[in-house]
Amino acid sequence: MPETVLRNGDTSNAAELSFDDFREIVINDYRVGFESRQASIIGRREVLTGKAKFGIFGDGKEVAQLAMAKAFRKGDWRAGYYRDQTFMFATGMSNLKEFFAQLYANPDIEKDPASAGRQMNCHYATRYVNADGSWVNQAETMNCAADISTTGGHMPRLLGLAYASKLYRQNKELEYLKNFSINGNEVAFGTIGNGSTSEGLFFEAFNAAGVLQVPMAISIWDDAYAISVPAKLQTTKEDISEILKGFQRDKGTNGYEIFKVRGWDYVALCETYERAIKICRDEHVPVLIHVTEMTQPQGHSTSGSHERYKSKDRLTWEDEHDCLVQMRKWMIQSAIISAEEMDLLESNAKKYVRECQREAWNELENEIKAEMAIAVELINQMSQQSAHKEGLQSIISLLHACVDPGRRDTIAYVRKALRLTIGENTGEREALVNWLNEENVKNKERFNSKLFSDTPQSPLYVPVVAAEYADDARILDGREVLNACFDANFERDKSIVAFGEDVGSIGDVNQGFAGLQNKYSDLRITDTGIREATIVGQGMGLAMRGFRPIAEIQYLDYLLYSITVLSDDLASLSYRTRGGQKAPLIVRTRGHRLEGIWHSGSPLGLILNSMRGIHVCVPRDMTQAAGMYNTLLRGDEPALVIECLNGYRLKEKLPANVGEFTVPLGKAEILREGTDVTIITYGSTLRIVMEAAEELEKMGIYIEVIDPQTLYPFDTENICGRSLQKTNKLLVIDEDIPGGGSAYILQKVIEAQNGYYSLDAQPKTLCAAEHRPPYGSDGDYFSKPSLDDVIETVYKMMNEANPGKYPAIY
Ligand SMILES: Cc1ncc(C[n+]2csc(CCOP(=O)(O)OP(=O)(O)O)c2C)c(N)n1
Ligand SMILES: [Mg+2]
Repeated sequence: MPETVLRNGDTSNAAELSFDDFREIVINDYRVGFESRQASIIGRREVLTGKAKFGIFGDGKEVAQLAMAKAFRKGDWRAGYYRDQTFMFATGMSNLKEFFAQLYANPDIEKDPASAGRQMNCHYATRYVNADGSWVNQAETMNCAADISTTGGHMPRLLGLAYASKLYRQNKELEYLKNFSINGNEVAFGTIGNGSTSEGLFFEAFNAAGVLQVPMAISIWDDAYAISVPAKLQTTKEDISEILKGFQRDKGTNGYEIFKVRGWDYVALCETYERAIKICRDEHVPVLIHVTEMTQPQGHSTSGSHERYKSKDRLTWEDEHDCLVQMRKWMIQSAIISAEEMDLLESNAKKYVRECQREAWNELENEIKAEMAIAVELINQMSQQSAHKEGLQSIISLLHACVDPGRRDTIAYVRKALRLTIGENTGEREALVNWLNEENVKNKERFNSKLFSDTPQSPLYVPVVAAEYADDARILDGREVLNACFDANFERDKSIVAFGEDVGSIGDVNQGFAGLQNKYSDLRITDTGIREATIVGQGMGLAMRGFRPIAEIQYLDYLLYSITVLSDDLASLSYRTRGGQKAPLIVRTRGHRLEGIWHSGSPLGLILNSMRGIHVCVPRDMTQAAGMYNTLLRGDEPALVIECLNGYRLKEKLPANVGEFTVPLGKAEILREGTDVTIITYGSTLRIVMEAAEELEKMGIYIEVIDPQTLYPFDTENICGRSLQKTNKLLVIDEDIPGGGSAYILQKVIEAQNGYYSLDAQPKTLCAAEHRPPYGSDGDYFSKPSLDDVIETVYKMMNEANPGKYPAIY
């Protein structure tokens, strides 16, 4: 297979090249661009003929990407969107075969290393995690953070990728991390469509990079449309670089270098990228390259045609300003290539792309057909002994009749055959069942695996170390226990950084990091602007580049501002690359109850429903939180830790090994044994429940109190389910709305742990009101579960079971 990759070389320094070298480079560039265009054209056809489900392509954006690729070096990063196939081919981070394998959703990571068939086409990623969980040497590879489909959603992560270079350059303690950086010389290249710059995430990340002065190079591919919506409905003055001019750096200010260049002007593009990226790389100044006059020869995607919303004039203009048409014209006019040579190049390229497409298709189809042949044979054998021979033979005919079959066709028909033959216990049927079971295992791996990194480095395998206490252990405020834990970890591991609003100078609003900035420098304990989405993105990008970041969201209520990044990007990272990428980011926040509508949130239902792929830790006090941080900082998976907002000044005993002891994830703890009712609760309500237990005991009621400690994973040892075997009654208490986090817990205990079979009374929940709690102590009392609510709810359960012994209170 000929190589698609660009030759090293630099057209803008053409004066230093011989004309032949220059010629060769330009011709090769054009070939890469032209092959990419063919891939777009064939790709679209494959969708329209039904071989692939959906197609979105980079046609009309080729030439700028050739120029961008020239400026891209080993160690650099890309975080972009679905138009960048030419760049990926030109850098060698992807190729035509992989392009088609992804279009056909091939689940083999060898064939589609970016996503193993999990992502729509043109969603790119390089694999930087080895099978054993170790990192590849990113300083030696070109790197592409995994794309997501949400436009603009990658911008926060881009900021973090760029910020890592700044830390690697400025913090000399990090020089030992040679696999991630060489003196912070790496540029993070971002791409985004003109329409998507309307997103808040774009502006938030843009501003933050200007403040931080990081080597972030944003290219805006401006084709004047976002699907059907034209620039005048997207962008003030219809011109994004015009309105971003205020970000231009001046003498003595921070800011950006801003460039504007036309997307069909090959020479200008090459010059611009060379100049822009040099500034970005050398000086760590963010740059914006606004590439205008781009086109969409085939329209936005396979979902519809652009003739519906573009004027005839616009369509004609697009034909004329097609970047490859312009480049071709310039090459012939400049005698770089003759028209005949060009025709030959193009016809060879067409053939080559077709070949790649066919190979990619056949590779997947042959596997599927081979599996189908086995299934057909097994069904056929089973049919010989079956009372349903005819039905089974017609299933075989249907299988044979499948056009472009998928795995699901085979499996669905096998399952149908097994339903048809219920009760026929032949050896042949058993063989089919066995085959199905084996395929199910393989398909689970293909389609459902790697929600988490799931390697030996997972926090689930971090050794459990118990907290140890000296006889004269100091009793401190909870925040001081945390502070000691962070201090020990910062000392131990130089790659740990923490940042967020008010985290640096004052050491966070509750002083968990107090004094640590002075001790470890503002490169490691850092204040940020008020920008939750990019705080998380900053952490994610850092975590992808070898740091151990703790990104702080000041209050749990503000997590909503970062939920897109957490849900779309961080939580799906391992899954959408099938383990090819990871970002062991810890998001630290505090919540549950304090005062007022936006400082008492406990939206665990929201969190659990939107962030599968992130561990969710709900420590009941700061010592447990410290143990969880100790675990998470030694594992490689992302997690959210929600500390109790009202717990920082409560007294706790300082463990002697405060930076070493670990609290295992998924290990529920029975805090009080009892025989009457099992109560599962977490976070701030635990203290209330423990208090209630005392009063209930005086009433002759013995509750068993369980703290799951982490909601994801949830009680992996079935401690809750086993408790129900003793008490036969279940009450779940939390501070979320009814049907929020408590519904999740019920599903886990009643269904997954088979708790249903132990119950002799209706399972109950006690939650907060459906609205957010009003300000003040009365607001709290009448909105969140109180001591009285807990006691009365438990008592009522006992009253319902035995009214004689427990008459109604009122
Ligand atoms: C957050 C989000 N909103 C909406 C969409 C649907 N969508 C996909 S592409 C697109 C248009 C993007 O236009 P632009 O940014 O100009 O990029 P282009 O496709 O023109 O290159 C839209 C609205 C999306 N994928 N994500
Ligand atoms: Mg656009």
